[in-house]
Parts: sequence; C-alpha cells; structure tokens
Amino acid sequence: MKKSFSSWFARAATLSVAASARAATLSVAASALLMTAPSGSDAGTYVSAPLPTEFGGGVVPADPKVLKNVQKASATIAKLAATVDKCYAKGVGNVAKGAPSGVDTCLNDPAKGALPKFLAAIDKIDAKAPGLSSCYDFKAAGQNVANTVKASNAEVYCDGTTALPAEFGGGFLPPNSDTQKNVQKASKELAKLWASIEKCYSKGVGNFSKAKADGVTACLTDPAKGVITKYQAKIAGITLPPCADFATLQAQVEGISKAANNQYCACSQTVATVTTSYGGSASAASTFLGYDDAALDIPGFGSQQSVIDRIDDQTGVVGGTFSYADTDTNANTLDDQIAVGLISLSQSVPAGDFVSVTFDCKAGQGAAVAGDFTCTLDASDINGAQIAGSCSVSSVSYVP
Ligand SMILES: [Ca+2]
Ligand SMILES: [Ca+2]
Repeated sequence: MKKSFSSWFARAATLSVAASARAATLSVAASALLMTAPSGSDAGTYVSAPLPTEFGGGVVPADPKVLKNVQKASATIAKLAATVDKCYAKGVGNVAKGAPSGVDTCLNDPAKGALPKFLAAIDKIDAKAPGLSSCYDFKAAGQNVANTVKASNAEVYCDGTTALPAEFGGGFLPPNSDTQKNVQKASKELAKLWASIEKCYSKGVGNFSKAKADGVTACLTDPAKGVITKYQAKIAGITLPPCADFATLQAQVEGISKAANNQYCACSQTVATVTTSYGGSASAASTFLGYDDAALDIPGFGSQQSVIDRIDDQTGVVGGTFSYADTDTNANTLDDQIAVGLISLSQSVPAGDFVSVTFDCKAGQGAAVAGDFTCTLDASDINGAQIAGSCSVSSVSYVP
C-alpha cells in the first residue's frame, strides 16, 4: 500500500493527540523523579542553579568550563582595582615632585596601559572555549571598577589645598609626605579589598556548584579571619586625615562586588540532540520531545519558520520531508513539546541521532540536563506499520 504525505500528516495529527496525553503522563512522572532526586543532591554533580541570597544574585553557569572562565574574568576585574590604584598613587607622587602625573599613560597606553591590558586579558579568557557567559558585560564591569577607583580619589586625597590635576577626577595634593604615605597605604588596602571580596564570592560559587556550603559570610565577615574584618583592622591602624572616610569607600566596594555576582549567569542557549533507537527499516519517524517550559523556549509556535530554524537534521537522509510542531501540551500558554517528523520513502530513516534542537534559556534558570527532557518516538515502516522503539536526549550542550 502506497502512503501519501497527506495521509501521514492526518495520522500524525491523530498521533499528536495521543502523544500529548502520553507526554502529560510522562511529565508528571518526570517531575516526581526530579523531586526525589534534585540535581544538587548527587555527590560530584555539578549544580547549575540560582545562587543563595548571600550572593545577592546570579546563577551558576550551565557549563562548568564557562564557570571557570567567569571566575578568571572576575578575578581579573577585581585585580584591576589595584593596578588602577597604583597608577593614581604613582601619579600623586609625580605631581608632588612637580612632574607630570603620567596617569593617562599608566592607564591607557595601548601597549602597557592598565585598561588596554585588562581588555586584552578578558579577550584572552573569552577566546578560550567555551568562552564567557554572553549574559554579562565583563569589559564594562572592569571599566566600572576603574571609574570607581578614580572617583574614590576625592575621598582618599581629601586633605590638602592644591587640587590634583583633572585626570585624578578630584582630590588634593596631600599636605605632607606622611599624609601621602598613609592615605596611599589605606587606598592600597581598599584595592586589596576588591580582590579579597571577589575571592570569597568566587570560592563560594565554586563550593555551591559542588553542592557544598558556600562559606561566603564567614569568608567576608568572620570576626577573626573575615576579609572585611581584616580590612577594617588595617584601616584602623593607619593615621588618616579626619576627612578621609574609608568606611564609605568600603561599603561601595562591598556593594559593587556583590552586584558583580550577576556575572554568574546561565546559558543563553541549550542544544539538545535527540537520538532514536529502533530495529528494522523506518520510512517515517517522529520524536515528541518534552521540555521544561519554565526554563527553555523556542521562539514562535507550531511550524513557524522561527521554530524550523531551531531544528538541525542529524539523520543525513536526502530527499526526506520534515514536519515540525512546537506546542503547549498543558495549556499554560507556554510551549513545552517540540515534535519533529521525517518521512523518507526513497531511503530509510536510520536509528541514531535524529535532530538537534536549539532552545533559548530563560533568564535566571539553571541548566537543563538530558534527564530534564522527555521523549516519545513514533516510527513506522513503508506500509505504515508501527515500529517499536524509543528516543531520548543523548547530549546537551550550552551556548554560553
Ligand atoms: Ca515556542
Ligand atoms: Ca506548557
């Protein structure tokens, strides 16, 4: 019996109703499974989830390699504070001797300047596969740190009567060398605080990603060893002019460092490869891939071009006809199932990798893993007889 496309599509429509019912049952089963075995409870499992409140925001990136790169970039940004601070400290020293400050060269020289070097360092990290999260602007964050250090000059160099040149953005030439030494010592401690706080958060994210206690609060404020406690003790031991408010500067560094935890962000896209398994020779195969509509999205619905654009054929079949449907199976207005059918009469559809599907990751969500997907296969031979088999997500990759 010859089979026409229209009869297949009619059959596919009937099947999709049946598949919806099946998918609904499956999704209940899947959520029960997730409740009893949350991804974080497995020892050695990588936890990609929103960070606890002590971080003030952020999500562990889906890909552990991206996390490593983000941690590197984060440390690079925090270290920039010290480099920039040094440029200003040196500059004040130069001005005190009646020489040009040299601040602009120290910061912006294309070959040796702190900022071009910083940008190159971020590029280098980003160039290392799989790169940095696209959901955060690391270069802008570094510039923000540099701007903050510049703005702090008005506070650090508050004492004096001779205004510092414009490149300092405010402040006065210290009235004597002792004051200069002391305020610069304190400013250096402040620059170190950037790096120390960053280390606490970075370590904390690492711990959290391994399902361990993050230890952030102790690292920051432990009465004996906390980095903020230590900073305060150091500042208290330095004789500073009464106008110098290093507590306010400290609060500023704390705030910016905490907000920077948004650099830990989830994927921008998830690519799931659907693999089929069956014996015999199939002339038609359809996979009904159920996905978490809270975490993943395919732009458009049904068989719109924006849906089709997200499906990549992995069968290698030539001359087959694909059909697509991105649908909402549980009536919450969010699509949660992508069905892909392939009919090939001239050449059978091989079992194995079928299609890969590119999803957008929704903001603030952890990574989808293979087990988060459900898959139902419908395969038939040249006579339209059902072939037993199954499908699953064999691999998931993340576009950072
Ligand atoms: Ca959709
Ligand atoms: Ca839905």
